[in-house]
Amino acid sequence: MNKLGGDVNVGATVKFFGLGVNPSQEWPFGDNCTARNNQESQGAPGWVPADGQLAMAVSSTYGAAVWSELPAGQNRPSGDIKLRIWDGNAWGSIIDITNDADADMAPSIEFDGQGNLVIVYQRSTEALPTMVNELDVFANGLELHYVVYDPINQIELAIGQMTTNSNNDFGPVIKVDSNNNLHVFWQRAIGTNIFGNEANRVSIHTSSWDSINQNWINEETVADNLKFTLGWSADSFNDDTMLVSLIVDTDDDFSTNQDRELFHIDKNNGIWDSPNQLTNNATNDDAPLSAFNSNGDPVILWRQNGEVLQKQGDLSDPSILAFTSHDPILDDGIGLEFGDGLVLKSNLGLAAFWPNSTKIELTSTIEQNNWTHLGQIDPISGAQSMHNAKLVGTNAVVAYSVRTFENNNTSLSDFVTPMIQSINLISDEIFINGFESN
Ligand SMILES: [Ca+2]
Ligand SMILES: [Ca+2]
Ligand SMILES: [Ca+2]
Ligand SMILES: [Ca+2]
Repeated sequence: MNKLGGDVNVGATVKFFGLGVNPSQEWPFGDNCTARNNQESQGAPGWVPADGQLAMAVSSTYGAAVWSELPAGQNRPSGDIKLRIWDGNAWGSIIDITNDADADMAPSIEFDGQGNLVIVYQRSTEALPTMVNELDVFANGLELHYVVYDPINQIELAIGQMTTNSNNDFGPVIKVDSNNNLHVFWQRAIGTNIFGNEANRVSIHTSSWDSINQNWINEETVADNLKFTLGWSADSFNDDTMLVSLIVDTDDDFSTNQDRELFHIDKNNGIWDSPNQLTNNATNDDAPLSAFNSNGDPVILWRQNGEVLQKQGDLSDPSILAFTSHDPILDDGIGLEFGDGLVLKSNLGLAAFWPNSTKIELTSTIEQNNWTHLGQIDPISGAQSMHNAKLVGTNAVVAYSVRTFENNNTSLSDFVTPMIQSINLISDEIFINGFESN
């Protein structure tokens, strides 16, 4: 990431500003937050710009895609939030969630317990920065906002603002707990010091969704006083039991990676513990995925030297190897993209989905105690990104997107296409049922 003109190659999973797996962006607010206006230039099916920020949600019958894009005639880092709903058969028309000259970006989306869509995004009403020295004021103007949308009747039910302060609130991620309640996690920084340093610490926060009264309640600080944080992954089992796994570059030198270490922050019995360090070695630790199994035991999967390690249950137990690349001849191990995956919990076991260049990989403990590579989702040639998954019976309804090759496979298209597929997890090989969109 080029931060304030300094060239910092982070090389770790960073969710800040929704930048996703590869944070080596040229502009901390713009490049992946907003893109050129794609609807004008592409038309359908180019309805999501390739460098827009896409998030997706699925339920047993509905799906949704929400993204940011640069409005026509405006300059970065301006942005607007767009929504499109999948009714099980077809995508509906594009809905404007925002439509103004202020910067709206980094949306996250989920279905709540009432079946409504909840979208959280970051918005700054400060003047759009055109100079580096204007970035901090703009960043400190970022607040989290939310919208509630009824996908059946196609109406906006509520709109509101979640944070009000003079710091940078960014990177919201909504997680669904085992009671079908929503919790959002996000980070707060001073200006553009998004990783945190000695003088400018960062913090992680969470808030829970009241689906009846349609507002956010019980804002809590997960951890504060953090520094050198490269990224984190959160999950919630219920209101009282949550987990954040965190990667810290302990020497604050992003050009070295062996000193990157895994920490976890637990909420047990309603109380957040302080961060606990889980690794301390001379090996690169990164790309953590936080989850809970169906018993409510915490699960962390993370990458170490191209392999995925696991901690489950008592996180102070020694880590064990979960799985390696299923095809080590063709690749050099599991890549950094692992951190853009997710772990789906069920009474059947755990299933991990993650993007691997042109495929979505699926490895699971379904019907077995050991992680087994179940297969790949690879319906269309092109780069694929993982966005969400829900268990419906013994099927995983998976939301991902595809950026196809074009020009005789010499380049990737300027837009991505959201996809929703239902995959039977109890099968010798991945079997794709209906519910497919393209
Ligand atoms: Ca806007
Ligand atoms: Ca703020
Ligand atoms: Ca380092
Ligand atoms: Ca390490």
